[in-house]
Amino acid sequence: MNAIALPAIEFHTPQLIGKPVEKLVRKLRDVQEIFSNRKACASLDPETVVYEVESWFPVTEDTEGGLFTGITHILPGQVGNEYFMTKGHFHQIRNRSEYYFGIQGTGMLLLMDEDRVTRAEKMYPGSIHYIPGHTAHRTANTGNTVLSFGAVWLADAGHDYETIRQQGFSRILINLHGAPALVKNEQVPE
Ligand code: S6P
Ligand code: ZN
Repeated sequence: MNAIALPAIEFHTPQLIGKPVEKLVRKLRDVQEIFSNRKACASLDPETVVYEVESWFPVTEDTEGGLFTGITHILPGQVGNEYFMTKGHFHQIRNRSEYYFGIQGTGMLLLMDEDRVTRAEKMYPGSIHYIPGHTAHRTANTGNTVLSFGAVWLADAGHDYETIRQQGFSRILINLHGAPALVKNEQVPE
């Protein structure tokens, strides 16, 4: 008779549980350069947690056809009028797509194509987001509670943070009179 086992990892809203879940914590000091208002950033505690990522890598990174999964939790908060958000990235292999799905809280997914055209999709519990290849993606928490969302991406996708570090997104998401607004990023070329 074949053995029947529990899965290695379980999904308990809103966390990945089990071994070997890998946890990454991004504090303000790690991501300060992503925010437009450096002065506002400097006035906040650099030890403030901005977001955490729990990931499961069941295969190695070079496995063509393999899949990874993870949950990101973005804390509520702002740097100046800009919401707490992730660094954002293109995939190293540009054509690699990804799924995001909202679990708790509310936010926005920023999607920027290679022509630097940026759009945003609302995230909420139950929302599903298809991130096409060749598209940089960044998420922001626009609510007063933790935003948690799941992700599934191809194991060999890789992450290109450098392009975003150098060129930024063409639009930033700010709190304008109490509501999220996608506005031109004045610090980068169009
Ligand atoms: C991986 C996927 C997510 C992000 C996470 C943090 O491809 O898109 O797991 O890694 O949301 O964002 P970032 O931009 O700091 O990696
Ligand atoms: Zn990604």
